[in-house]
Amino acid sequence: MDSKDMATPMVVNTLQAKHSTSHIAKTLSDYFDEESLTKTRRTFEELKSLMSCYQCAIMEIETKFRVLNERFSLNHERNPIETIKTRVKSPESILEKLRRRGLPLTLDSLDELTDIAGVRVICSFVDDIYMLAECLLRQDDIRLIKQKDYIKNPKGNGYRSLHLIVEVPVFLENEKRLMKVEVQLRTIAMEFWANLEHKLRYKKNLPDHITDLIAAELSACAEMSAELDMKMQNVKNTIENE
Ligand code: 0O2
Repeated sequence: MDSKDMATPMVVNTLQAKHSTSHIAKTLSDYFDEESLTKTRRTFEELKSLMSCYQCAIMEIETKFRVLNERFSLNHERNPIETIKTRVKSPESILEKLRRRGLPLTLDSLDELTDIAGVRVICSFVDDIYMLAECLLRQDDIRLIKQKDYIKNPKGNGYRSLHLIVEVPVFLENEKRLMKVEVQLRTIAMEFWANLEHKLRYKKNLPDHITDLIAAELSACAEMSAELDMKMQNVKNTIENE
């Protein structure tokens, strides 16, 4: 096994919540020789450090949005951001994505994934989404890697959101690391739809005709929700232009 193979640390990672590192090492010593155990420990430490860097990158991006929200409320007497949600992708979800992409289970492969760190910004109005995205991308320490506009080009099922993959520097004790973060910006209505659709997607084993009916219903709901967003935006514009 490559020293950077992380299948074992991933298993270890799931155990981590319940057991201390020393207890895990004791348990693993029943299964592995000393050399494998040393390699595993090293990979485990590297993985922990990498995940901590992703957590720091999330903190950097979240702070940037909080600053923008604060400054906007000072100048316009309202907050464009309703909520910010953050997450580091779970080990299970990372493994599943690596498998789906046919990538080897190594630490190096993690570089290929752009959504290990995720920040979701839930906005009041559609225009706020583009305003906030523009403000973020104007900052000189942010590099845009990829943008997917699922608002102007919704997915077939009706999913809407603006996705940005950005790179942000994280300053550690002795070095600067450039970390990728996936930023999803969406309205409250888009968040509501996406959350329900996500829950319903896991209701499997339904007959085909029911699945088709549900897909059509969800798509119709997404259209209604987009119309609601448009109407609320128009109401706001009318009030502001009075
Ligand atoms: P989780 O739990 O949010 O991490 P790519 O990376 O470009 O090769 P990918 O990963 O499909 O392809 O990227 P994309 O299309 O930008 O979507 C990534 C994320 O957007 C998903 O993360 C969801 O959070 C959200 N998303 C995309 N499409 C849908 C959808 O149809 N419904 C809902 N509810 N959410 C969606 P993950 O990895 O699926 O999960």
